[in-house]
Amino acid sequence: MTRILALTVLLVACNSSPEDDVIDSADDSGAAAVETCDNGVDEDGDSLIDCADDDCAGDASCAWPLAIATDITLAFDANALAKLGGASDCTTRVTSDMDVLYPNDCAECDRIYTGTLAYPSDDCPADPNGPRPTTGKYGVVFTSATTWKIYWVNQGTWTEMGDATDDGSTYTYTANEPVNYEGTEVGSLATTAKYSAL
Ligand SMILES: [Ca+2]
Ligand SMILES: [Ca+2]
Repeated sequence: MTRILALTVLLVACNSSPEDDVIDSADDSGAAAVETCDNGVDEDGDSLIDCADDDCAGDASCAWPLAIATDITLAFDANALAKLGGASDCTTRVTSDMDVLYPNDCAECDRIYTGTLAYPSDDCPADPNGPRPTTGKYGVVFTSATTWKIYWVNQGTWTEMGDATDDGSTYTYTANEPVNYEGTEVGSLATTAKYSAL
């Protein structure tokens, strides 16, 4: 009897394939790996990440863009510029094609994006605080089909910028805000920011 049991154990061991081992180990942990569709990680090991993985077909997050184009115009008024070393109204336009960035370090945001900034037109004086930034980073909350809430990094902290509303193919944010210098309001800045899926 002992020899028969030993032979049975040996046959079972020989019939165990690598696939069985994978299934067994998954069973041992309680569940097989499931692809999460918005984190930039290939959880189930099929080399397909997030929306590229068939497991994410139909997932809501895959309806969101993986890349966006930004086109932002900053228009300063002359009063503000006189105090900052400039003499007349001026406009800086800054654009960027941005890709989704992982990990998402903006707790409020559905996604964050980053990209290299370009300045297709810029007739404003140099910033006394340093050169123009070369990299941009934005966060987005997909509030509804027609509204994105935009976040940006202000002095190291993610800060809500405001709502960008769909005007057909582009989400647009506009604002006209005071410019303060050394605690005094010296003028205003009109911002028009456009975001669209790539
Ligand atoms: Ca994933
Ligand atoms: Ca995968």
